Amino acid sequence: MKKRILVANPWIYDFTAYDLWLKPLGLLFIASHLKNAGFEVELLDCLDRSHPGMPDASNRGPKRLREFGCGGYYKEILPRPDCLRNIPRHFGRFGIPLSEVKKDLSQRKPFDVAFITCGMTYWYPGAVLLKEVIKEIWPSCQVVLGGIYPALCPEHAKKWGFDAVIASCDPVQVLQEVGIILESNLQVRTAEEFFSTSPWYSLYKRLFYGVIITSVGCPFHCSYCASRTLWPSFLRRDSTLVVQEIETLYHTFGVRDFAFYDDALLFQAQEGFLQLLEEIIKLDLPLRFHLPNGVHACFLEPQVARMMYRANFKTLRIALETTSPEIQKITGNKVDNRTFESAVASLRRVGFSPQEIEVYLLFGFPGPSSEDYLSSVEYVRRLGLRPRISLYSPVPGSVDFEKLARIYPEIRDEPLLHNKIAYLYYTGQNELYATLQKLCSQPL
Ligand code: B12
Ligand code: SF4
Repeated sequence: MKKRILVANPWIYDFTAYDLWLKPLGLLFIASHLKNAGFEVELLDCLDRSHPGMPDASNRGPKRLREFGCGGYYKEILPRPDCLRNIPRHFGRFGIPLSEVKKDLSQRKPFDVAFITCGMTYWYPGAVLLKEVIKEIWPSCQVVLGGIYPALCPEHAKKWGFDAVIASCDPVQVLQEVGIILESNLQVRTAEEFFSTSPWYSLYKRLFYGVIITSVGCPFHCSYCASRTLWPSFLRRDSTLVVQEIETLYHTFGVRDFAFYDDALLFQAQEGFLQLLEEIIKLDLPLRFHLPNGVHACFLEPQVARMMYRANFKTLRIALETTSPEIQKITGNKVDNRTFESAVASLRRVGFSPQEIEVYLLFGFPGPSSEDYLSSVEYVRRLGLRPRISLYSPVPGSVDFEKLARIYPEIRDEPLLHNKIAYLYYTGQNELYATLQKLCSQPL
């Protein structure tokens, strides 16, 4: 008899969390391969806002984002872990209450194997708790951990007593190890084959939005980012398949909002993104598109901007990070101010309003002075655009992490310190951040 498998997305443990088009995409791809191999698969997503056990959130977030399918999570406030005791913010568990998760699982038939994902290194307490809940209900169920946390912190992830930890993002390796656990050949020889199936969205009963990925990897190697460690080479998915995913989600779930998860969505747009947009426009459906990750200014050419406007992109974020030319160069050379201005001009020319163009500035990373931050914010505002300050957090597998670990060696041993809010207070940069936020919120 084929094994019964649970795929599970655990709670978020954090100071803040918001459903900004957040779905466990890698896990849904794996689920799809398991289904194709004939396994009986069920999903538990502790962050599913449409789950019957999910109470209303106290903070539902801005109306504009709610209209695009986003929303707040229910939060249960918890005592702060010891290493975060001096951070003056409420810490908690976001998602379906623990008692409701236990109730849900106890009503299901036993599983032979549970695959738990973990999307951020510092969210690991959720994965550990979920393993314990599963073991309490079905002691003989094998519980396997995968995702970004074990890929970036393998040693830390191995100490919690999971039956297996798969510490890689490489899809071929991941499915090989999964196959060994399930005593089954999952028949994936290349990363292209892994991505030639679609994430198994029908595991959800209801969807407020869809997340899509057209490529993995990035041609740049910024000092604050782990993209290259996780995905050493660039791979593009077939755009026809991506369009089919969009169409299916629209017809089966009535999904109208789609967010892209790519690291480098616009890279070599002629060979991928532009074809995709052409096919999307041909669909002639009432869809909206969102870019929660900032896109590269250097690839935002006039034709790309024009097609994005026609396809109905609603959330546009360009990654500028800083306006200091020296820091732009030493952190990875992905943008300079002239390139940024010409990307903005392309967007404005085709009809995007200044309110629709958000600009990511990175705060708290090694390098900039307070003057650099202030002048970056002022520069963006002078262009009539709204800066959006993204808080830096040290990411293992990045160049900056190694530098910082010499000053704060504890970040090697405790992923909770990778949390952006923890890091902000830990390094005493919270006051400067508050000043910048105030400046950003002043009328333009
Ligand atoms: C999409 C994305 C987001 C989305 C969704 C996040 C999510 N976790 O799903 C959004 C926009 C919300 C987001 C936000 C942020 N993000 Co982000 N994000 C990404 C991104 C670009 C892609 C993730 C992804 O879905 N990849 C595609 C899928 C297919 O891959 P995958 O899920 O990893 O799955 C593969 C494997 O992991 C494995 N797998 C997955 N699950 C499981 C389970 C089992 C059992 C097994 C066996 C295997 C397995 O199988 C898949 C195939 O190999 C990554 C960068 C990257 N290249 O990974 C950064 C990344 C995860 N983000 C990062 C950061 C820093 C952030 C922010 C803090 C940025 C900020 N300053 O605000 C915020 C955090 C928000 C918060 N509340 O704290 C860091 C990680 C930080 C960390 N300490 O873990 C990354 C790595 C980028 C970086 N800077 O280096 N992010
Ligand atoms: S920050 Fe962006 S451009 Fe830089 S390496 Fe990461 S994904 Fe690529």
